[in-house]
Amino acid sequence: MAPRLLQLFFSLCLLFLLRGPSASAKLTLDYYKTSCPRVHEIISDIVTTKQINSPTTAAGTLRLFFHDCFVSGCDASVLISTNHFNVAERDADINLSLPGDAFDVIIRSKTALELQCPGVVSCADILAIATRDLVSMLGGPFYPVRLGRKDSLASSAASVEPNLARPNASIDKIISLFASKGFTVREFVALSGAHTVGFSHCQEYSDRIFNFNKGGHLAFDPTMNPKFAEALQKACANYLKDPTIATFNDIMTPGKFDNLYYQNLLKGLGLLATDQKMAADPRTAPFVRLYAANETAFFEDFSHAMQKLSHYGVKTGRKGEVRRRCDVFNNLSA
Ligand code: HEM
Ligand SMILES: *[C@@H]1O[C@H](CO)[C@@H](O)[C@H](O)[C@H]1NC(C)=O
Ligand SMILES: *[C@@H]1O[C@H](CO)[C@@H](O)[C@H](O)[C@H]1NC(C)=O
Ligand SMILES: CC(=O)N[C@H]1CO[C@H](CO)[C@@H](O)[C@@H]1O
Repeated sequence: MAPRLLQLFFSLCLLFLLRGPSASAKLTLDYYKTSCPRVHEIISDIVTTKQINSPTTAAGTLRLFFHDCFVSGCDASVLISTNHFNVAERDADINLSLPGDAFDVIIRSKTALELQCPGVVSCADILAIATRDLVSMLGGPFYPVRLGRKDSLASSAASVEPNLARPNASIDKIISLFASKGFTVREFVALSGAHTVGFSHCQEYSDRIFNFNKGGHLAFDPTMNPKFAEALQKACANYLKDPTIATFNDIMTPGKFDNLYYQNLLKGLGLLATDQKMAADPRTAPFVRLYAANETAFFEDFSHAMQKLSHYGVKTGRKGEVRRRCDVFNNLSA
C-alpha cells in the first residue's frame, strides 16, 4: 500500500476505535423479523383500541417519549417506578403531569408481546413504535422506526431537571439545550410542533394571564391575543384550588396533528410562553412561518427530527437489557 493510503487506513482505524460505530447505526428496521415477526401488528392493535377508548393517550405518549429520550436517551428509563432505594425519573417534579394513559398503553403492549415472544421486545422500542403509531392516528406523518434499543439499567429523578426545559425558559436556553444534544434550531422548531395536540395545566402558563407584570398595569402578556387571554383567565379562574384544570395546546384543532399550532403562534394564540416566543425570535421565526404556510414541509421535518430523536442516546448490546416488566429492572423483579 502507498504510504498515504496506509496513513489513511490507520487514521480510519483509529477513528473507529475512538468513536466506535454509532448506536443508531446498530438499529435496524427488521430487528425482530425472526424473534417477534408480529411486533408491529401487536402494538398497533393495542394502541388503536387504547386511543379510541382514551383519546388523550396519543399526546400523552408523545410527550412521554420526548421526556424519555431527552433524559439519558431513548431507553425507557422514564417508565421505571420509584422504590425504597431510588427516586426514579418519572417522579421528578417536572413529571408531575406525565399522564397515566401513556404509561398504560406501553404496559398493555408489553403484556401482549410477552405472551407472543417473551423477553424479546424492549420497552424502549415499544415506546418508539407506539408514539409513531399514535402520531399517525391523529393525522400526523407515518415514519419508519429503527429497532434494537435496550432498556436502561438506571433511572434517576435528579437527572431530569437539567435535561428538559420549563415554559419560562428563554429561547436562548432551549436552543443551547437542543444543541447540546445535537439538534439544530430547525429541528427544535419542528419537534415543538408536537404541541399541536394535547393539554397544558393552568399553572404552566398562569404567569402569562394573571398579574402579568407583577402589580403593573398589564393584566396579561401583551404578546397574547386579548380574547384568548380572557378565555384562559375564565377557564383557569379556579386553578389554585383545582390544579387539574388544563386547556388545549392548540385551540383550533386540539385533537388533530396538523400545522395549526404554527398558524396560531402567528396570531398570538400560543399557550405556553416558550411557544409564543418562538414566533418572535429571529432564529426560530423563519421556521414557524415556513411550517405555518406549508404543512408538507412541517411533516417532512417532523418525521426526520422524530427519527433522530428516537436514536438519541440509545443503548445497545450489553449497555442495557430487555426488561420483563417495563416499570422494574430485571434484577429487582421476581
Ligand atoms: C422545548 C421546549 C418544551 C417545553 C418548555 C415544553 C413544555 C410543555 C409543558 C409545560 C406541557 C404541559 C404539561 C402539562 O401541563 O400537563 C407540555 C405538553 C406537551 N408537550 Fe411539550 N414542551 C417542549 C417541547 C416538546 C417536544 C419537543 C415534544 C415532543 C416531540 C413535546 C410534546 C408535548 C405534548 C404532546 C404535550 C401534551 C401532553 C398531553 O396532552 O398529555 N413537547 N409541554
Ligand atoms: C421557572 O419556573 C420554575 C418553577 O416552575 C422556577 O423554579 C424557576 O425559578 C423559574 N425560572 C425562571 C427563569 O423564572
Ligand atoms: C412545501 O414543502 C414541500 C416540502 O419541502 C415542497 O416540496 C413544496 O414545494 C412546498 N410547497 C410550497 C407551496 O412552497
Ligand atoms: C405519572 C407519575 O408517575 N407522576 C408522578 C410525578 O411525580 C410526582 C412527585 O413529584 C408523583 O406524585 C407522580 O405520581
